[in-house]
Amino acid sequence: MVLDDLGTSLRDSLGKLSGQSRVTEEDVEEIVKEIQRSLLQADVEVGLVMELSDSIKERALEEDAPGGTSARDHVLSIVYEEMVALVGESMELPLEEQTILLAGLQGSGKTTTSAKMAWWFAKKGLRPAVIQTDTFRPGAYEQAEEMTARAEVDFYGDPDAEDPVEIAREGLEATSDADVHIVDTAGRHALEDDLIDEIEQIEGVVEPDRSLLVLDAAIGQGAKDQASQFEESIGIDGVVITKLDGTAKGGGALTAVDETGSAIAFLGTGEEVRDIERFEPSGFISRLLGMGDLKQLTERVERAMEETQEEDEDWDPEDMMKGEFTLKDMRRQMQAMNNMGPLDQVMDMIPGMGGGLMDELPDDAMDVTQDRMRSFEVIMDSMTENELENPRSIGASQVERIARGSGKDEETVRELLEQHKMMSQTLKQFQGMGQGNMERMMKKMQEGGGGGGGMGGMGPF
Ligand SMILES: Nc1nc2c(ncn2[C@@H]2O[C@H](COP(=O)(O)OP(=O)(O)OP(=O)(O)O)[C@@H](O)[C@H]2O)c(=O)[nH]1
Ligand SMILES: [Mg+2]
Repeated sequence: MVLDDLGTSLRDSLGKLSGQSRVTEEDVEEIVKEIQRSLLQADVEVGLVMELSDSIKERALEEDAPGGTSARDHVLSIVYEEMVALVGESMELPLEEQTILLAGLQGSGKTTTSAKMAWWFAKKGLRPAVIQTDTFRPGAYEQAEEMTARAEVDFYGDPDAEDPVEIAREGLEATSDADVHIVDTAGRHALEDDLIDEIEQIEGVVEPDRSLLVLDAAIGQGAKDQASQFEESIGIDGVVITKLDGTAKGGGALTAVDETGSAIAFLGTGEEVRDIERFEPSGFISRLLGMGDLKQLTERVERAMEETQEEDEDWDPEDMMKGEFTLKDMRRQMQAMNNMGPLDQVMDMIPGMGGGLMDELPDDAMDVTQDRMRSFEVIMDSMTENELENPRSIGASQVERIARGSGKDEETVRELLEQHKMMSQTLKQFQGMGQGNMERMMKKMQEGGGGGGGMGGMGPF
């Protein structure tokens, strides 16, 4: 993903600040150099890189860390804020009647994006229609027809027509029942005059409420000229960055956003209709820097807790924060984790666990953990009520019986008990922090570096 190794290198240089209460000019120089190197490698335009690093340098040296904040956290928050400012706010997108025009280079992902966006609007309860005006690319009509069918949205196109401007006009009339009109156009090189004339004419007929520039995340330094040309001819309100699921660097797209003074609207993360997400700057940068998406994680944890509680009426997580952490509590924790979704995604959002760290784990590490959780469940099913409530009462003969009963080996039973002990110790550290205060709990985990690996390192999760 974009700037993938920025997180890693930044964590390295920030790590050196651990325990320091002030940063020196040298520290800042080193951190800023890392940032510059990563941004340039990711194809962010040089001028932009210098601007960003200057403001980080200035702030890191001039601003005092707020009381109680370590130098490391202070610098990290400045980097984070400046990066968020660089990518900017998400483009505003009211859920109302509107016409959206898509423009962009050949193969950037316009047709795919038009169907994806239509799917997105339909999910929000609006009635979208896609109008395909591309008479240039062979098979463009069929491609759009097929994708919009998969998205289950209205579609207009005319494979026999030759004039894109005419198709746009007729398409708007033919789909007048729809609330949101998304007009797909032929791919063009912004520097080709006749194609620019054509999109200007389409724009004149369509009178879009928003014009979006669709950019492949792989676009490099050329993004700047392309973006400014599109901006000049039709005016760009927002950018869609596609193919973020690939190995592309994405820096060029950030440059284009800056050049057009626009905002990112959507991210494309795959070839399927559902592979689209609304851009959200703070979460995007948090994940980019491997800081974990605290806000999203907190929400997900809370939702999972609620779901688990619905399944188990008698359980009150607050009890757990007060008394003993039993094997029953552990089982509920594991169920809560299941409700949160794929483990690797959850891990990715945990501070200190995201980005680089995940890459260092073997591919099947997560499966192993999930398998392990399943084994643990089976083992717990072979325990008595008393054993579940009082794990300390489980001795060698009980381990033997439980292993036999569950069809697992004694080693795994002991691992389960070991895991329980670790979780209950971690939980003790959180006790007294007040109940249900996930955010503070997360913060604590972040400071702790989230080490330990596996479920142990995840504390009570
Ligand atoms: N992996 C991945 N592939 C994508 C994404 N978006 C588009 N693609 C693929 O990129 C290729 C080009 O996408 P199109 O939607 O046809 O691009 P276009 O801008 O309409 O192309 P032209 O009409 O020829 O200018 C197709 O093979 C898509 O499946 C994405 O987010 N991720
Ligand atoms: Mg197309």
